[in-house]
Amino acid sequence: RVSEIKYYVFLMLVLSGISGYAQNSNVNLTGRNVQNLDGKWNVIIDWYDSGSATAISANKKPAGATDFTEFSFDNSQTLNVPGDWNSQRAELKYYEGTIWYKRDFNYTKKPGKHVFLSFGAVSYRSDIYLNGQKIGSHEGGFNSFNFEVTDQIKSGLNLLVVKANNERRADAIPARKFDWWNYGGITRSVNIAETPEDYITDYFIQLQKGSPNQIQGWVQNSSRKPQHIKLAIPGAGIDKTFKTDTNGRALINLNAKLVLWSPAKPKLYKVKISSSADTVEDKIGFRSIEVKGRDIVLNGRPVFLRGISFHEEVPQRQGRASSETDSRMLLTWAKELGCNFIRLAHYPQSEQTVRLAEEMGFMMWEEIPVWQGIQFTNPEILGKANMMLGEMIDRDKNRCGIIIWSLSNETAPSPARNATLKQMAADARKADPSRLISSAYDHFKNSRNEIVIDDPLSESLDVLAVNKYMGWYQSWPAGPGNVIWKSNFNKPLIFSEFGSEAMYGNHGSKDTASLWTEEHQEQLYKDNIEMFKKIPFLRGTCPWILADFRAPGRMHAQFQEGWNRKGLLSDKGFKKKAWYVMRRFYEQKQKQDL
Ligand code: GCB
Repeated sequence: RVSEIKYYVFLMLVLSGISGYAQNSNVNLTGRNVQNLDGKWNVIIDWYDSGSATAISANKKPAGATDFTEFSFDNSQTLNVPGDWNSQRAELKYYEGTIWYKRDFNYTKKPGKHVFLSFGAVSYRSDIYLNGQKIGSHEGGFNSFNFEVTDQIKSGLNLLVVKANNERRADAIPARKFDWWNYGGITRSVNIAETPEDYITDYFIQLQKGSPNQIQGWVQNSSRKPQHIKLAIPGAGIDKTFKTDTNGRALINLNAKLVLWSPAKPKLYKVKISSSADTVEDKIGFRSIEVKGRDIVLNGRPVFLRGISFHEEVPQRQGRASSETDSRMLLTWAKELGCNFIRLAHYPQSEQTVRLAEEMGFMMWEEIPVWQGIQFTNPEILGKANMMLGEMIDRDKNRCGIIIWSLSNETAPSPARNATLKQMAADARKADPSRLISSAYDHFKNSRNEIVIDDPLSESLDVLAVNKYMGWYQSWPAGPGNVIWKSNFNKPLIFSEFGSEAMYGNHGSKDTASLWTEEHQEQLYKDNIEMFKKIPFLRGTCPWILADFRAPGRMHAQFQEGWNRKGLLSDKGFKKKAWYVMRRFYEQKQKQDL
């Protein structure tokens, strides 16, 4: 009995990656037998959060004509999954609270199979019930999670109920205030996945940091029974066997002759991993990424990151991007701008966006929503942030397109913040030694026309990243060509944010350029680029932002009306004048790179 308990504790720790959260096992769905549960789900809008979990999760019905049940899924409204609720019903546009979702589904139990219920994302908190039994809870609106339901699922009709709640709270991540729409609901796909009794729980297969030919990683098996794990990459002539240790883990270390993935040639290999009872397949790319002095080096060559940021939002629809078509639209815009790099702002975006971006040849920065105003003095914050970081790394660690994990955005230096982020940087490195770590910050030492990067967090980072809105939130202390950036750290810098707001179609002559005009934004981009040219350690730029986005705090009556207008594209996807300035800059940069 004791050894069984020990085994399960061990298994839970293994499954939970670095997060230490037992419920969140990591079962790669790619190449597995999955049953998709997307579509129309019944919903109960619980405005005052007064519904009884016991009754609702059991889909309780009136006992007879004289019994009454106020909350019922019978004849209820429906919402599409995946999808935010705000854009699906007018009365939910600003809704922050609880909605109960229900889906019935048929299932045939198979002997000797583990069954997992997997969620791409639920914003922000969720409680999951299967056949009236609580399966687990999850916090965080942008990470995937799953629960084993082998014992709760049954043959025949199953009742799945999800309580989703997107109230903003001070102790959440992000906290109470953030500059994007607080979309709620089951925003990404839901699946049931099956594995054999003894199965491959996870794997990490990437090139060792800085190496063009040394594949390094591991394959984790669910059981500790020693066995052989086969790794086949037919396109590279690899067919090798590795032995699991007493923890069920096989360490992978092999030399390979590979066509390296790059934005110009985003080569992905078919990879097949088999244990004695299980097989998983994936498409994996190999590239080396490292920092050398003040350079970011991809496959042995210094690169300039021609970046752009976007939110996971389709502005034309005023809703969360939720389909592959949505991801493709955003990424195609980025391609047209001349980018080779995406900053996925400000949270892990969907797996389909990440996979598609990789296929299309984008390097990526992925971050967790540790965004301003976080309660760093709250002892629970490190655990929550690390859970999110762990879940992000768990899901995307085999995506070579991701080159940077970012820990936070615009957090003010303080002993609690510095210690928390330092610890997170160390934990991220431990979980994934192959990538670069960054964090976007906005606190500097300013004196006249000199700006000095001195944030102590920089010690823990590979790449320095600054958000600085010269000419918008800060007036120019000197002509753009005379602003001097200095850094106390011998590391590469990227401008992770800069820009200004302009309303598409609002024009002013260049001489009388005023705020909110396309001409003002155009000039501001030209000025910033002039400044960039004078920063010797600048290795990338990421304008804020690809397209105008919904933000409830942006209420300028004439120009914003709930939109942040810093897009290079309008809310309808029209190009503002600044778009062309940025595209020209990237064309030049690309030529220099070749
Ligand atoms: C920032 C934030 C970003 C905002 C942007 C703005 O510094 O990182 O989330 O949307 O500025 O528009 O002010």
